[in-house]
Amino acid sequence: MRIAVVTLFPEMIREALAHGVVGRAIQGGVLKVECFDPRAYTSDVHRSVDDRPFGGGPGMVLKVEPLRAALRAAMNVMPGGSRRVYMGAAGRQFDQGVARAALEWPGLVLLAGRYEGVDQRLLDAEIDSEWSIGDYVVSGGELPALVVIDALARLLPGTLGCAESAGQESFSDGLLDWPHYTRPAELGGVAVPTVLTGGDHAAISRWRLREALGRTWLRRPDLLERRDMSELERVLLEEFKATTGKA
Ligand code: 9D3
Repeated sequence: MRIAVVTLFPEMIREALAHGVVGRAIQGGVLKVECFDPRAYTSDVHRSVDDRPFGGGPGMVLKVEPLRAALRAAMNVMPGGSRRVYMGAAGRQFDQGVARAALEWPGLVLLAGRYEGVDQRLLDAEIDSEWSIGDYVVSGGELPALVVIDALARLLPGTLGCAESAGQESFSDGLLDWPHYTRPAELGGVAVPTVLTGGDHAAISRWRLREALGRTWLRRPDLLERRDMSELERVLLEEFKATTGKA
């Protein structure tokens, strides 16, 4: 997959992408990420990328011309049909469904803003969609762009080891995780659930699915409302409710 990021802080993007799962995806050629700095596309002596807002008020607004030149330079190296997405707090909330849909695109150009935002005329003329990463305020679009890149990279075939394989539909998709344990099997008098040390792999799978369903029911009932539950899932959730006493 090809991703371009239009950003005033290209080092922030490059440094973050050098590590872990995403770093390996880039090293292995499964993912290519390029940065385009609007400051490199300025023509005035001060290399200015921002200016004061019409109408007054605090903060600065990113100017049209450097952003437009950087976006077009990015689109020129990207495959035809690539989409241009502005990372903005007023956008559609990015989630796993948006990530899966974006995997089908030939390429993705992410625009990360700074200061109070971007001149609206640039967004109207040069942007296909706007994504937010959630209802909280961060200082610019770079961290949100990195969140998007990380979520996409994990879905690319060859990024995760076969032990993980996020690409395949798993029984736990759309559910919260089950609890995890490692050695020692007993710690300060607190033992690991006995099913996990018993070696019955079918029982372990049932236990994990039951715990995932139960936690999701307790903490994120909205996720279960959207879910088309199988008969096994209904049975396991009823078992969970019967053992917690919270039904
Ligand atoms: C407190 C300032 N806000 C006044 C109404 C506007 C504002 C300007 C710039 C809010 C956030 C930002 C910078 N944020 C992003 O660029 C951003 C973001 C976010 O803050 N939250 C969630 N998703 C995103 S995507 C880009």
